[in-house]
Amino acid sequence: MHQKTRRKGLGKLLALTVIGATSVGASAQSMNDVQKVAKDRGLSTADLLAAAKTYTPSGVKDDYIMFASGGHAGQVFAVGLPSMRILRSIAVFTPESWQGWGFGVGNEVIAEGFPKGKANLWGDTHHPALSETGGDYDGQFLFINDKINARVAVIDLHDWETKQIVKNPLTVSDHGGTFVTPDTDYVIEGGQYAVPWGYEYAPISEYKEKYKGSVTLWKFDRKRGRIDKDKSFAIELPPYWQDLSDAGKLASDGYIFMNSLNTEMATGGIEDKNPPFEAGASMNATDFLHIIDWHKAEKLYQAGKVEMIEGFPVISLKTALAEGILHVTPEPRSPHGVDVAPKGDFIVVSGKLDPHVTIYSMAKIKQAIANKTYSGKDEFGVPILDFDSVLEAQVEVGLGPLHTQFGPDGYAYTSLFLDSAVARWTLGGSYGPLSPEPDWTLVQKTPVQYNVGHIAVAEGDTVSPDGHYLVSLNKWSVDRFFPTGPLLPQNLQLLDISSNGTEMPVIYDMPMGVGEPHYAQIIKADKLDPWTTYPGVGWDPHVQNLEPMAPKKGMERVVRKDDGTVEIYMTAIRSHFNPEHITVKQGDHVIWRITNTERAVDATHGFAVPVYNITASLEPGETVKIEFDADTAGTFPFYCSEFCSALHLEMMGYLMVEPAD
Ligand code: K7E
Ligand code: CUA
Repeated sequence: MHQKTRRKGLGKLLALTVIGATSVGASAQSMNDVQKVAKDRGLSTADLLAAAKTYTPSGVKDDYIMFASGGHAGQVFAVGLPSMRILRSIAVFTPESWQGWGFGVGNEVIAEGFPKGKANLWGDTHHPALSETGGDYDGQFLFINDKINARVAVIDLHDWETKQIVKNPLTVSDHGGTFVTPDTDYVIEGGQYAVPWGYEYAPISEYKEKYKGSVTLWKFDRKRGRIDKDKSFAIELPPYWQDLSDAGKLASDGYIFMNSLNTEMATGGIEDKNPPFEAGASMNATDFLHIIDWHKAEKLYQAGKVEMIEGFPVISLKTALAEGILHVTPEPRSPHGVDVAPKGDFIVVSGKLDPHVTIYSMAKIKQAIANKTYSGKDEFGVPILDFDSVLEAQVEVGLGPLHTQFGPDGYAYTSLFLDSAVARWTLGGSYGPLSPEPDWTLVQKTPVQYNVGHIAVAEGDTVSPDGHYLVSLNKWSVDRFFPTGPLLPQNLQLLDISSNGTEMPVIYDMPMGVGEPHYAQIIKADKLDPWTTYPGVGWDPHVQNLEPMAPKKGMERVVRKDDGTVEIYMTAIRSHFNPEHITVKQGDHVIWRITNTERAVDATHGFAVPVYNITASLEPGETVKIEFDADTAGTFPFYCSEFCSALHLEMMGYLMVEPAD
């Protein structure tokens, strides 16, 4: 609180100085200094204001934390707002050497997600989702999908480490995920490109019969902090390409909304003079918004009305239709985002090729389902809710609308990919003082640079958005920074949206040298309560508990077993490992356990072994278990790779592998 006051105080001071007002505490000299710097650097008043709004003095903490997908980097980045300082990367699908992820620790978590058992050491992360309670972020867990291999990861926000990666047994790629139901009962993963179930081969000529669409509901066990695969299930959908999705809340609780493209079921084949996918999959004037009743689906699953496919329970399309859990309704073609408004009463869909956002009313959808107000059925017998009877409004926002987020005051914000802009418009209906009458109006647009994909408003997809800041996640920064070779940085821009409709200026540019960040969620920092050390000495982060086998102070030893296994029980404390000499025989299987016995907040040690491709990060209290075969003879100095003390260079030891004769 004190820190916050200080930051705001400084901002105000600077701003006042800039507009030439005298303020208590600002001497004429310091005002002159500010004016001189501004003049020398060519800064406008707006620039200085932006600086005052974002500059965060050394030691002052940020008000919000943004968890941004790392895109192809396969990781998550945590960024503070409004400073836009990167605080940490969280290794997820891709090995990361600082955290040791995949180089001795976390290997089995990564391997759990290998598709078809094949080592895939990267991911294409798109959509992070914070866990929710009652539709509001609770700061406990973070989920993220991997589009390339249809995987979902679970990150525990106690220690900001990945705990689990599940591979979807049915589909190859995913996109409409991750999104959570309002109490995080389920983590939703929509498929993407239709495929035969479980990596089966089927010629493209059998597309309609063999290729499938799907959505998977992963049951989340909050107590264990893991997805419970044995309580999860999927729903078969037509072989459209299911796209972005969102979970209903409040007025729409119990529903999943899921866009789709290629409802034409085009099969491409440009090389044979067939229409390419880009043409074939955008012929129809509309695609289908899927409306899925997951409360009912859960009951069907619990009643056993499923087929086992690839060992996974699936509600077949036939059952879904017979039980009335699946409806579709037309949506603008080539749709992108589908976003549920804070009260759950409206569902906003953007079609990339339509300058409008299309807003559906949940009340009307429920009525149309009850009254069977259909305009027909699709080829698979899925009832199509009559578009006009579920439509609430359409707002012309600009070219290439993609994703929508919400503010606390009745505003909605939509990214415009082709316009390179963010649009602000009023949510009609009963939304707050801004819009007492149903009013659906474009209020203003702010240009961003360039090619915005997602936007993220602080808590902007929850039941109680915070507003204040909007981050525009732009691609290809073109002329914004020093050119970094032909591959350009991505650019995340911070917009101040606190000014009640008058303006929403860009106040900070943050280039990202990793890509491509798609989506981010922004949570109030005070909702997070991360550990600064592990709760006890000998803590195993993978089970989030004390490990009984963890090496303890005074119990360090090397145990040789008859079967050629060598078990090492080692401790690490500033500034030594114990033991320091490890001698094994070539061909031994080594199980190397290390406990960092420190209790101080900053006492992290690294552990790195040459040739054997091993690196680990041991946070205070943490214990790790690293296994390898000592197949290469030689003398290997291992050492601590964190500059942990003045005698850090001496924190080392020798691994001596005696040659087999
Ligand atoms: Cu728009 Cu994958 Cu969310 Cu990227 S998707 S932009
Ligand atoms: Cu421990 Cu350096």
